[in-house]
Amino acid sequence: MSNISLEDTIAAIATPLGEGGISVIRISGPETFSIAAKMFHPAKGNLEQFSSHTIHYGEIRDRDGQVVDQVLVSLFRAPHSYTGEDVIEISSHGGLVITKKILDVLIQEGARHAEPGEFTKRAFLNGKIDLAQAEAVLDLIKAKSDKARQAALDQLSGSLSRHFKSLKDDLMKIYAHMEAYLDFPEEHLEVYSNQEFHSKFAAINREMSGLVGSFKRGSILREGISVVLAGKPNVGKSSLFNALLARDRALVSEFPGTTRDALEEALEIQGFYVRLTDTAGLSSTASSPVDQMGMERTRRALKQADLFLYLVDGSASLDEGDRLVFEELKSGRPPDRPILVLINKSDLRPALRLEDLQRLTGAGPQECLKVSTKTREGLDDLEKRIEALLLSGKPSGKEGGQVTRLRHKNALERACGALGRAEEAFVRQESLEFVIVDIKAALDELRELIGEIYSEDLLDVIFSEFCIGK
Ligand SMILES: Nc1nc2c(ncn2[C@@H]2O[C@H](COP(=O)(O)OP(=O)(O)O)[C@@H](O)[C@H]2O)c(=O)[nH]1
Ligand SMILES: [Mg+2]
Repeated sequence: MSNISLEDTIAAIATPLGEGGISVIRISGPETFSIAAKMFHPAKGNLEQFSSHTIHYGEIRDRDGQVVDQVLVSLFRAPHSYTGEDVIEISSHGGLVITKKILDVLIQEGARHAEPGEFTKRAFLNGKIDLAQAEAVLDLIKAKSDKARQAALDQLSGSLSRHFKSLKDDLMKIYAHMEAYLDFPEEHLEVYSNQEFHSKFAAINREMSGLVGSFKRGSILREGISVVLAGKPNVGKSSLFNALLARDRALVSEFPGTTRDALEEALEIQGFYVRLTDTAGLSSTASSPVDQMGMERTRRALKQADLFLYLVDGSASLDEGDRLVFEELKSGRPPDRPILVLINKSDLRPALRLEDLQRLTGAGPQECLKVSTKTREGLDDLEKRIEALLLSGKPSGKEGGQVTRLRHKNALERACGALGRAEEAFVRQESLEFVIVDIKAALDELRELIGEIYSEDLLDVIFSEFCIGK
């Protein structure tokens, strides 16, 4: 994809291909109305004279005059449309043959097939939205949870972009001041003192670092997290798995070793997207080849998880099996990933000594949660604990201070690095030209975030992820 020209008129089916109530075919570009007028025959009036933001009933006819479908046409005149161009949206009956045929007629009449994301790309090129907002359109469509949806919508409304712009403006002032100092030495401008320079940079740096720091939480919002259930056989992992999913997904039985494979399912916990994995109980004594394979999968799941739920049976005392699993868990997980300790079967008479569990896990008394998959006791608490852990990474504090995309985080990190180099050069009293080069580099990173400057390659990377028709 490398279409940066805005001269063509583009068309695409904007709804998923398949049967449904209606389908929408979208057209945008300078010839939109003249192309549509050749094939759309309104019940009343003339399409080219309709005013913007109106809807019209009529027929689509092919070149032989045959009726293809009865449709509604919505009309948007530039610049008041999604793309900023003349746009028409044809709502047809929702069927594969109909939509393909309408698109064919549009192409015959002079439109070109749109590339993935080309409507949104045009919205960007025409200045309707900036690049961070364009990315938010995709994130909104692909949101896997309610929290992801909210974060994307916030970014689409421009709050993150405003943040980037204000950082850019602050930096621009410093840059302009130093440029002027260099360009007009005869004007006797004052260049900053070390102290001034530092205080001006420190504020910008702090804010950018804050945004970088918000990425961990942001990527959780966007991508969700992986939670793994671990514990020796028969403590109730599969029962908890089913209880959290609210359906019987995993086999549960009183026989140890029922789960032989790692099962993964997606669910929402307090609005977050969570991939939950039930594991075959870890135990080094697995004998059969199938059990060995299950164990292998469990070990792999351990490495990829963001959070662990370690289960023990509260109606029995802690034993060697519990210990072995915990040791495996501790050594198999990435060290910064938290473990929540759960005492299951709280509906039965307690036999577990809390001190033993605390000694083994290092968890405080408040950190061991009593649950029962039978009565659902403690499950709400468990969900809240998980949410609290997810939210422990902080947003940067300001409105729109949430970075969810790796591209943004990387650019901000590079900008921080460049500012650091600029400050070092300034303090070492190197030629101001060197200082300015790095300030310019930081500035360009910020400008690229919102798309004030961009390469065709960057646009290709961003928009190729979109679907056709968006
Ligand atoms: N009383 C009681 N029994 C439970 C509870 N959770 C699981 N069980 C029982 O414990 C046994 C093992 O459960 P399962 O989920 O297969 O354990 P897993 O091997 O860890 O996956 C089954 O007979 C379950 O019915 C609970 O909260 N209370
Ligand atoms: Mg099981």
